[in-house]
Amino acid sequence: MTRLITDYTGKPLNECTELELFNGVLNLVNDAEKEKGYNTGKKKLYYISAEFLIGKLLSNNLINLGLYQDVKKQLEDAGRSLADLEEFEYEPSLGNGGLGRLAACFVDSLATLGLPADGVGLAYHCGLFKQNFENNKQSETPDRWLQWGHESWMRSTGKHYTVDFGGFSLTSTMYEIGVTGYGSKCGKLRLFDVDTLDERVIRDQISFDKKQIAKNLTLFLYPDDSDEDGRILRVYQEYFMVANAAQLILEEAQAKGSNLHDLADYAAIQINDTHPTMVIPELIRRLTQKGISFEESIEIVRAVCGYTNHTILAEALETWPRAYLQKAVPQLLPVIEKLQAYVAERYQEPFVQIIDGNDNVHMANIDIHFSHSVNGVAKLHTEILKNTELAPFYQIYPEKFNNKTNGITFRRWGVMCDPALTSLINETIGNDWIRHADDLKKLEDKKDDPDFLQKILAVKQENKQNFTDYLKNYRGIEVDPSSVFDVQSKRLHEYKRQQLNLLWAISVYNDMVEGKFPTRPITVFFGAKAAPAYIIAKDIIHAILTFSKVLDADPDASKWLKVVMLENYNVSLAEKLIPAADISEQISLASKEASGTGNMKFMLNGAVTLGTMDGANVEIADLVGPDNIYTFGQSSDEVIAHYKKADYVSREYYERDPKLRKAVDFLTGDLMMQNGGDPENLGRLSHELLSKDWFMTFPDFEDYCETKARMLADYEDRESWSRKMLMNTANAGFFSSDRTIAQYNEDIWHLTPDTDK
Ligand code: 8GP
Repeated sequence: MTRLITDYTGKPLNECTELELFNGVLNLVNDAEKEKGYNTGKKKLYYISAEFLIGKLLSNNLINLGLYQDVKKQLEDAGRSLADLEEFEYEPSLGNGGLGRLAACFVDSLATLGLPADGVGLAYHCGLFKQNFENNKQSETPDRWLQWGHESWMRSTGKHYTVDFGGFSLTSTMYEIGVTGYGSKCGKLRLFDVDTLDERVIRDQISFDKKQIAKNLTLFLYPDDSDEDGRILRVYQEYFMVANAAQLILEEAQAKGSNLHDLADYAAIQINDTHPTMVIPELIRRLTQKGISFEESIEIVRAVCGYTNHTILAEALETWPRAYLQKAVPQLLPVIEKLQAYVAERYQEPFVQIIDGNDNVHMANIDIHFSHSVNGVAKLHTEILKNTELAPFYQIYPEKFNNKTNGITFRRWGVMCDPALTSLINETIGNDWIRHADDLKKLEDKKDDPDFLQKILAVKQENKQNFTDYLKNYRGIEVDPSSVFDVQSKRLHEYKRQQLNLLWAISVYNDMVEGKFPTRPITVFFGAKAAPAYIIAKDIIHAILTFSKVLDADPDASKWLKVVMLENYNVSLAEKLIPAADISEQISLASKEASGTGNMKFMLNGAVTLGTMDGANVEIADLVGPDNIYTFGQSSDEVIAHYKKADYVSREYYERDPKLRKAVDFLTGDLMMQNGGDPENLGRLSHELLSKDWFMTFPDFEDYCETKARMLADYEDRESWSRKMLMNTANAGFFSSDRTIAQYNEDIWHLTPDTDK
């Protein structure tokens, strides 16, 4: 039965405002979701995460519910367009980057696979800040996503819990956002908010009164942690999230008949990085309150919990001073101290203690001792955890460690964002790949078919043209769609090495000044937000923006090289940019990128990777073979050895390599200063590179430049390049999050799929 949008708008579609139309379609989707129903079963997974970077939902939900074509047609028949509604929709940016987007892909796959599961997190009123560029610098404004008439994606359940903190208690409300599965029943995201929130504590842009916990608790995703108040606020947020989660989990399990001794038959909890760690002591506290012994409570909780590690960067592994916990959650501290005593009784090694000699509580250590599973997110990352970063734990618990290479949902990152490629694939191999991603392998049969290879190139050109039009119409930026689209889009971090790409671009410019021009124009796109308190990251953004002005001001050079730093890179922009990319830059320092998931999105959309042997790039290289990827740089073993020996001196490279020296000197040279460069920012960046370069940009510079030159030369053989594109798409199936989730379920959660559709 066709659902009519007019039943929801109450008036003809051509008379509706954009908001009325949007809400009409949204309510139609909500009804269709309820009619499909939700995956249920005795045992349920609670995927607890401080971030769910879900992105816009309208088209995604229409696709998953099988309503896309029908709704599109109803709108078209009334002279309206779904594309306009997509633009109108406001993106919920409830996450920072990789970890948050992964959680969003996972809830999609959980629903699709019929697994009974909730995503559990916080209902931030302001998501990740909006990035603005002014005077070649990043500034930040709040992202008030809830004020756009889109509240209805997030429905109040009318359910409340009480959460106790040191000296006061707060009442929560549980909200839900439906998670549509593809051809399956649905799941839910359950997000908790505090009833006393008051946005008036915002002072100026993203700064606010951090002390008024009752008023600010769920105001911002990841409030600024550059001062103590900001850090304690995180503890409050994290405890609020897990205290609600624990009550929900115990209540639901008991309602299904659990006597709590058998909790693991009713609930699995996945702890997404260390932010939800306090769920462990909180559950133990609640179980002991119900009369279960401390020892048994530990065993129950261990059987329920699994922990995923997403990074080896030391600064990202949370430790909280005991004093913070004493202040925010005094009821939890005795439990944590008992857990420390439990560990100390069994293991003497200082590295594995929960509370260290300086009274810092190591959250990951709680997770590892008191979960039954510890996983990394790509093969190499898991090996580094086992052999280096967490080696003392691996010696104690070899059986706990396992790898779950990340994945992405092919519904959003294939079907939704790349309709042209989707049509071509569907007419070639049918559409089973959307659910059974390994089917894409069948495309390999076409690798020597010149007509098909032409079609792939035509799809890419169409996507590049679409992105070019979008940039012109919505952002006033002009690019040349026949140039090579070379893309690096991800959070800005020194280890991801946007600065390496910038130094390369500067070298290309230096060559042009000497009369050496590229074969074909190149457009280098960057999309990246820097954490507001991360000074060097902001300096790198400043350097990129300033260099892009240098190019624009030079009429000869700008015909050949353009650098575009895209403002406010988010999920919606990624959906437009990735299908248009020719080159996927994945150039982190080997050993530092746990996995990467952008690399998988680009691959699926037929971009060819230029990357280090890091994270999931290693697995991409294995799958596509050496002809279809360009790798360069030091290996992770070499990098780890350098760190160990502390023998890297960046200045030696600078002095040895004239090309590198010229590029580095350029950063603080006249042209940069004449084009809005700030000597303070650029001086600091240059000094950082010359005196430290902690992420070893210089040793990889020469290899990077040579490899990129080879890649650009190969690009000119269009048929052979198209074959590389095909081989990337055809071998992307492994990176479907459906595969990842199936493996988590098989090895860790053991849920029974709800097959009763
Ligand atoms: C990211 C990793 O950096 C990335 O390699 C990986 O693909 C992704 O997680 C998903 O596994 N890590 C984070 O986003 C992260 O650690 N975020 C915390 C600081 C919030």
